Amino acid sequence: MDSFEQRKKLLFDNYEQLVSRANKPLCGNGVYDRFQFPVITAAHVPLNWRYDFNPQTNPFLMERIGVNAAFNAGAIKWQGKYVLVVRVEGYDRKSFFAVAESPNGIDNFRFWDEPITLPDINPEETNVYDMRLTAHQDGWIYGIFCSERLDPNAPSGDLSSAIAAAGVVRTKDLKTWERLPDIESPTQQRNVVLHPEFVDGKYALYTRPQEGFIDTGKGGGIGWALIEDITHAKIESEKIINFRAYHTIKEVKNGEGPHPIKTSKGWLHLAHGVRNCASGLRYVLYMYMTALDDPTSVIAAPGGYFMAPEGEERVGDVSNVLFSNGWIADEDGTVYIYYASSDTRMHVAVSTIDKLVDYCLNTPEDGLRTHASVEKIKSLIAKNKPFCK
Ligand code: M1P
Repeated sequence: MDSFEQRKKLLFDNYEQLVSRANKPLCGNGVYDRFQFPVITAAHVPLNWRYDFNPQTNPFLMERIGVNAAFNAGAIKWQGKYVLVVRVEGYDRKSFFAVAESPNGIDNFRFWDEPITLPDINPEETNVYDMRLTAHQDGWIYGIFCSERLDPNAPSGDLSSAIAAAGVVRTKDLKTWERLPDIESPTQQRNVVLHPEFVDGKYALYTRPQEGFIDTGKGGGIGWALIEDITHAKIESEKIINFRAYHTIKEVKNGEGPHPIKTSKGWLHLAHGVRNCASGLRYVLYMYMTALDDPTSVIAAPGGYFMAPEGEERVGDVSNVLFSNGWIADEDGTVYIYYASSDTRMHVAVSTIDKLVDYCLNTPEDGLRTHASVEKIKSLIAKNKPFCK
């Protein structure tokens, strides 16, 4: 075998080993279990998307198109498979969407043959990312994502200021995607999520109004807006349902994760909260619950974070970040929480609806002051007296 064929075999053998390796749960905190390995990384992206395997045109068998990261995936159970719509980012910094599926939700994720071809409706659109998937009551599966472009009003020479808008696609088969107009909004928007049910006969969106591309400005928070016509969605009025707060894990900004899960006790929400520190922005995941009959009314707000970056999760392209825009609730109540670490790779943590509801309803709220935190611990110690002699 010449060296081209040897190298090709090695590439495919290593790839096969990676994508088919079994993933094992790690001992968790009782609320969820993390898993030993990430479920998707840049190295899971198929080799024929990256290498030219023609020995005539690529005699050194070089990688021709590099993939930098695979993260921030939307999730859906589809035809019995656990399906992620992954944000794949090339060495060129552009992100695109690609579908990967697993038979069990925890390992053996394989990408479909080709990335998603998103209808190209705006030549100014430079980048797309972070799709949230919603199988809506109306029968369509929607994907809402961030559509980014250079700020046309940026001062000359400023090539960083950008504008974020919410792009919308819908599909019936995850293969053909119909692009709808971007959501019209008086402010920039990122982290927009479609609620799965009609509310008062209207489509309902979780929003995240922001004054700038990075900074949410004076407002921010997770908003709520009702939309008459999803094919020409316009945010006319927006109310904040989940606020930022001083000296909490969501002091700087927050954003809805995937669409909430309906339970008999209320809607379970997963979100991210951001604070600033000497090492930069720190992104963690948190949960809250809203009333079954009113998804805008918060009925439980467990204090602090639900998950924060740990170990290797802490390091990556944008370090100290956990971000989630996908989870799957199975018929038996198992919940697969797909989260990305440090804008680099995808992981799964597994819990159940009962555990997540218990977590939300029984974790004390953030008392917003040190004094309150100490009192909470003292009352737990007192409650434990008969059990911990
Ligand atoms: O880099 C961390 C995250 O930053 C943004 O999230 P947010 O809009 O809440 O600040 C997004 O660009 C997200 O993709 C990224 O993971």
